[in-house]
Amino acid sequence: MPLDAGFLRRSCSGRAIGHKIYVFDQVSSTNEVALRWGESGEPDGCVIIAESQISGRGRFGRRWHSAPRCGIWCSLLLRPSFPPAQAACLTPFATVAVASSISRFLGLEVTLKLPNDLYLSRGKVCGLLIEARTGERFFAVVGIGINVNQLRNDFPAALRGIATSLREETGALYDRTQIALVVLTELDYLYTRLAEQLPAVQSLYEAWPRWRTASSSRKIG
Ligand code: BT5
Repeated sequence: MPLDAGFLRRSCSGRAIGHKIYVFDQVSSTNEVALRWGESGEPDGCVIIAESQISGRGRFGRRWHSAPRCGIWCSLLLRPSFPPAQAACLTPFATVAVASSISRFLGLEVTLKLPNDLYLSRGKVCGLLIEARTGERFFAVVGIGINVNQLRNDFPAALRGIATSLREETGALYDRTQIALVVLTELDYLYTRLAEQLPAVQSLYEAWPRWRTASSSRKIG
């Protein structure tokens, strides 16, 4: 089922994050679009989602596999009120918001691999890529990739055994629009309260259960 842009816009209207939502069929990378739009003055809180990405990217120029219509490939453009020196707080903010959404609303046990990878029992389900521009006008882009409806064979061979999806974990086929709404709602909730919630968010981030590889669990156990 394709993403329902109209439903998302109606459900998110009026919020800080999601008052403007753009859904594309295909882009190079939603982060790349958001960075370009950040330079050209798009406002705080605008959301760019794509059904597929040709060159989805991870940190340090790594590739992010974005199977068409299988996941949530999304970037938020943020113009925070705090100074650029505090941009590092966007990592705990976004990581905790997405991890809480998946664990609370889907009832799945999420673990973290720092700084911003989310794991379920079979592997990595989500990665975040946060990029900031500190020139004349400070803004940041929070890129979120969540594997939702992929089956094992939808991942390239090199990622099987590394990546998982919500569907691989539970067997259920998900409505990606509903998941996007849950995640954007949680991001909006925390973003609009970041000043007062930051210590709590930071503590949650530091205390969140960590992903253990098979070899490290063997060592511990
Ligand atoms: C990340 O980087 O995990 C950040 C990924 C962010 C992707 C989103 S999608 C929307 C937005 N637009 C973008 O262009 N990017 C963001 P990193 O920690 O560097 O992990 C990259 C590594 O994860 C790769 O080298 C692979 O090993 C693995 N990987 C690639 N695609 C994956 C996938 N779909 N699921 C799980 N692991 C994957």
